[in-house]
Amino acid sequence: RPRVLSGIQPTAGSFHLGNYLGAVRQWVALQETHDAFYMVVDLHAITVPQDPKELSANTRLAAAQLLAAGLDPDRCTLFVQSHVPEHAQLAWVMNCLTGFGEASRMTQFKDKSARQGADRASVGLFTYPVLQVADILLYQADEVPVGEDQRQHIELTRDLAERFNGRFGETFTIPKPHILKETGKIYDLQDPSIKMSKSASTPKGLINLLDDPKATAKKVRSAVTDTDTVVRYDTENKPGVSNLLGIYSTLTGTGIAELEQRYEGKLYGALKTDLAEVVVDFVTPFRDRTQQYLDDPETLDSILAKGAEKARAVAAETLSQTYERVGFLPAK
Ligand code: AQP
Repeated sequence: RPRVLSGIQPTAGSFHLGNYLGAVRQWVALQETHDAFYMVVDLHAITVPQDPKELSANTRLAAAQLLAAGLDPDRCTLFVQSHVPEHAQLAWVMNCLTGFGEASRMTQFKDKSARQGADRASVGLFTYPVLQVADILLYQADEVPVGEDQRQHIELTRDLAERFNGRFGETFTIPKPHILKETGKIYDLQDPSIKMSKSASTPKGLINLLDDPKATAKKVRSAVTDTDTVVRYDTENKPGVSNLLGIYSTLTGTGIAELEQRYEGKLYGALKTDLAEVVVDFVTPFRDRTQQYLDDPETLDSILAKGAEKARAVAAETLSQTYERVGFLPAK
């Protein structure tokens, strides 16, 4: 079975609809066909300041949401990044192979450090993509299911894997991004020119899965569309409507063309009212299932402990091979 690896940050508490449709939904599907490794990336989270109590609570919450979304610990390996020390260890080696200029070109770093102020941004934030490289290469992943915003980091992963292999001998699998066209980038409901994100300009544009479903329905109904009235999928000229159609289609499994037909001659209001219902029908059981996992922290922690053990077995082997290739004297 080909292998997949991906991760999600435990930073915001609730996952948002972009996280779910862009990434987590693919993870659930891929556990059926792939040898799948999924993790809550707490090492990545501390690249920006975190409250310690909140970080550990949010790590459990992220794991609970992944299980609620449909990850099955019998079909995939689910773990917490800091439980596998090899991530930080391989990241150091990869840091030493990465050019300063190369890392400086990562657009996510540029955006995030600009938002924080360059002097406030941590060195950890700067090397965030290199840690991600280590995450992926440790598991010899063939594919990495992520949203479009991660494409550049996967490119960096491929470059560094090739560089390492060229310099030290074949060691790492060269991974490919697994990004779906329809859901690789879910847009902000108030500004369909930017991606839906936890650092959105207005909370009205962001659908948090754990929010009150009534408030969520309202956000969907007040999504920005355009001054035209025709429900048609056209990402260039009708980004708002297309975003809503994409979300609708993915959550219900209905083709876009069928939806266009269904709303022919109807106004945007009808589409939004129906989509609000679709979203509420999705988030309501999701919230309940998440709460059930949270109510039983022992089971949750034991799932994560088993996951870490399975992950470490793979990670330790890759790290020891890497250390040997680099020329580190084996400890006796
Ligand atoms: N809008 C999106 N559309 C599709 N996929 C998305 N992802 C994030 N936003 C969208 C994908 O979700 C996965 C987890 O990403 P993360 O750990 O970076 O989560 P986040 O920090 O909550 O992401 P945000 O909201 O984008 O935060 P900011 O803007 O602060 O960085 C990834 O696979 C990502 O591609």
